[in-house]
Amino acid sequence: MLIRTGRDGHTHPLSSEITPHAVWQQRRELMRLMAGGAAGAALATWAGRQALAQVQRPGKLAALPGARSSVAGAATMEKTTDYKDAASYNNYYEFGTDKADPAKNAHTLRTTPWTVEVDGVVKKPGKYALEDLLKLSAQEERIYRLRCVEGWSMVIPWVGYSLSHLVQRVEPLGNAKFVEFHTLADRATMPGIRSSVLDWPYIEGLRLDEAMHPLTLLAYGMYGEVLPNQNGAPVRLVVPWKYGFKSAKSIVKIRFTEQMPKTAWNKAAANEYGFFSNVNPDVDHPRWSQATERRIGEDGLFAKKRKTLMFNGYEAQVGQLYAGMDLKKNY
Ligand SMILES: Nc1nc2c(c(=O)[nH]1)N[C@H]1C(S)=C(S)[C@@H](COP(=O)(O)O)O[C@H]1N2
Ligand SMILES: [Mo]
Repeated sequence: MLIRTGRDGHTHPLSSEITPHAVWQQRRELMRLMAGGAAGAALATWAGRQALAQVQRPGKLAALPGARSSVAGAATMEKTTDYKDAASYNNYYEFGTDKADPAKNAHTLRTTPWTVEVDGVVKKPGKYALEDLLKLSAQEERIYRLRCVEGWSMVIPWVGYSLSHLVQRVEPLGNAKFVEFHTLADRATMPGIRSSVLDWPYIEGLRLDEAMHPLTLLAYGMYGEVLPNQNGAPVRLVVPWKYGFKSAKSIVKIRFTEQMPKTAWNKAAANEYGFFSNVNPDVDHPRWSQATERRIGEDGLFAKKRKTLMFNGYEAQVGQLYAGMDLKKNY
């Protein structure tokens, strides 16, 4: 049985043990009961996701053993999110806006060959083959929380290395103040690009000091395997103290700039999504509170919401980056 829509619009199955057939019946029943309503659509999402989760884990992913990171504060002691949840409940609008869409649709993404172009105010611009970029530093496993602005969070063992290693290698010039991340926008393989929900390509950005912070991870794996497409293969960012949308997936260009980047979500709704987007329980999104969150996989009828932590729990590591800044203005 499926229950309840939270204020964040998410719904929660009581049991994860249901069979696909039961899911199908349940879905029909719910759709009949809630015909047309937004709640009905949200419930259908969960049901679809459950069905997918039965068959999903792709055995073909190459193993990526990584030594546990030595980056201070990188690991959390919290239970990691189940792989099937992390790989089937996603935001990746290039493959659709429903949480179940990326896992269903992202198989069309072609991740080899892959090049990342480096340009802007940088000493060593160029097109870099992904294989070469990945060799720039030893890979590490880092367990990070990632919190979506919509109110859900996960704990994921990512595999990658600090983006700072790459930045140092390409040598930004003295006037570089920001880094822009452009992600793939390919009409032929990404059905979501037909929608005008965002201005494509999906662009994200960081201040140079944020990009250089050791916690900022260039990730190319999770759970000891290469990234599934829906999680941003072949290479993405993970910026654990910022809302999830700052963690750009399937990066094709890294540009160093003097001006603050115009990011996809900021362009879409500037009053809702600021450039910084640091996780902050005291600064609400204009349409909902940011004070609490739900951990994916923990949710059920009686699951308590967790209190969201300042900078998503990474305040000791990153608080200094924002010393003296008004975080209500710089949201
Ligand atoms: N290119 C691209 N990157 C993206 C998104 C997107 O729609 N397109 N969604 C973002 C959002 S809103 C979140 S919460 C995270 C989700 O990452 P996950 O699916 O691995 O949990 O990816 C971010 N990166
Ligand atoms: Mo998100």
